[in-house]
Amino acid sequence: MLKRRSFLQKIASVITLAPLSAAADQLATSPSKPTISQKHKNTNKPILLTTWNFGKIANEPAWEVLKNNGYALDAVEAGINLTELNPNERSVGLGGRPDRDGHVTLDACIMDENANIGAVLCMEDIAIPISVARKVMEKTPHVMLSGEGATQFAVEQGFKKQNLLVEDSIKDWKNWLQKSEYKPVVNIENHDTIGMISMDNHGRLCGGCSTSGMAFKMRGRIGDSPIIGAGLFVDGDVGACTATGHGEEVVRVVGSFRVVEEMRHGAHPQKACEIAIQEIAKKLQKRNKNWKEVQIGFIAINKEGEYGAYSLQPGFTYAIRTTELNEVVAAKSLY
Ligand code: SD4
Repeated sequence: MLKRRSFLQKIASVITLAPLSAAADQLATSPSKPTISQKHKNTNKPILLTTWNFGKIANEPAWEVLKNNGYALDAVEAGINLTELNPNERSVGLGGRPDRDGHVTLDACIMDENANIGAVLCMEDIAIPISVARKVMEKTPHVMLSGEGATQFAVEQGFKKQNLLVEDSIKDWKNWLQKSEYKPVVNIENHDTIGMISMDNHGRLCGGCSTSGMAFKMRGRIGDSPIIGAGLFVDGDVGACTATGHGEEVVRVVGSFRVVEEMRHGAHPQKACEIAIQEIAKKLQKRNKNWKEVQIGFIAINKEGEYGAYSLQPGFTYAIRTTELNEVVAAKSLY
């Protein structure tokens, strides 16, 4: 009897020790600790990539944070806020073009190096949706809030309600109503989402994306920009990607996730963006869609601080900021 008990005790100790020691072994060789920090010793950081020409101005407040050893998430929020609050940027935040019924509805999402996420969808009357998305991430058990609920939450958090529809947007909308027959449009002209991805001095990868979406869209329409995986994706051990352009096509291939997955499997950020754009082109072809009616651009960085960008059509630009670089670059395109 005693023998049996001691045998059982021995077995029990092996059973309980086994997973513990396996876990300990795993910790010792954890790919996300020693391996990564050694592998990325000479990384290019901090680094900041932002969609479109306005990215160069948006990069300024973000760079202030990064160069002072700050957090990539704070950098991204500061940079995007600047664009959101500029009434002359007509596709983001205050001054964004309305939907076909005249409502400015905003989409945004944010993601940090530990897969914390927050998003607001189709939110009205609050000029800085990226900051509301961050509050969703930090102050709620949820990851997305939409419509009136998002505005209500924002107000509870102390955000100011304001009319986002500026005079110029009203003019554009009225012009559009005259010609459009109220048909929802697929346009490649009235866009310019801000997507910003960054790695700070500590190697933390974060990103954000904010937009008023396609101009004169149907009421309630949501594109890729607030959808984690589509408009933005970050894996703190791999890289980050954000998208701009025709959101429906980005959602279809879960574009930003796709780019990060390609990087996870070893692709350079440039190659990863190219693969995702080719995939989108293939899907357009399959559905007999005219690629000329679609523009999409991706920007990506990896954990080494390498970067890349690619678009379906010419015309997509992005702004890069590193210790050596501060410029707007025209991305290569498929067509
Ligand atoms: C959307 N992707 O709502 C956004 C629009 C955009 O550059 O990016 N425009 O589909």
